[in-house]
Amino acid sequence: MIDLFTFDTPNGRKIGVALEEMGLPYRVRVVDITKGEQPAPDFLRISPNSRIPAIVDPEGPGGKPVSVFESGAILLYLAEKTGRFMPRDLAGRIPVWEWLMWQMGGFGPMLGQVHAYLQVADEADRRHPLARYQTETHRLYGVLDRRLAGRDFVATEGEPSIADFAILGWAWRHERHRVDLGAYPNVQAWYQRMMARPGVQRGFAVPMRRAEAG
Ligand SMILES: N[C@@H](CCC(=O)N[C@@H](CS)C(=O)NCC(=O)O)C(=O)O
Repeated sequence: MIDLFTFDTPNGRKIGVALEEMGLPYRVRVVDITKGEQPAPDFLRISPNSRIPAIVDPEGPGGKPVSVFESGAILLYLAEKTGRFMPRDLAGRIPVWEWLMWQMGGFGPMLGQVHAYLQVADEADRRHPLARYQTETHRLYGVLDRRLAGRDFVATEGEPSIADFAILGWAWRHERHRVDLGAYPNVQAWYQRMMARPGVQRGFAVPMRRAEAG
């Protein structure tokens, strides 16, 4: 069984969604980033960047255990392992790589900065960075909206790919970065399509926080 080191965040959720969609058995190992649990030596051995998510697969290449950190690398590994949600032909794989990297490099880091600066109380401190990251966030939603015109999925036909799971993890937090999906109708339709999938619903429902005592 795969151990998923995670928390209830966009990058954590995208792996839960992928594992559910792939039907792989896994166990959630909560790393509570609100309590600073990432630097624990055992976790750093698995995730040297001290961030969630990370996985340990006891049945990795050659039947040997393997750990993987960075959510994009984890998605690629799981797609390789299962042969699911990644086209087999090179021409089909290229757009999946492109849109996965687009998410990892932009549609995540930029949105996360909006989350961070919205928490800064001092208006003078946050005005310029918040405006910058919000502008970039809207630009990225616009890019995604144009890509999804006339398409069901971001990089594939007929079935989603790991790129959809990656992007969905962040779109799931659209209210938190204050984006009205109604302004991006193709994104909104895609979001509803993805959220209607039973595997996706399970991926967002699985507990990724510890129940608070008392
Ligand atoms: N590029 C990394 C980013 C991982 C990341 O930033 N994870 C956040 C939660 S979404 C985290 O662990 N934050 C804890 C911290 O900042 O110390 C990935 O996609 O896996």
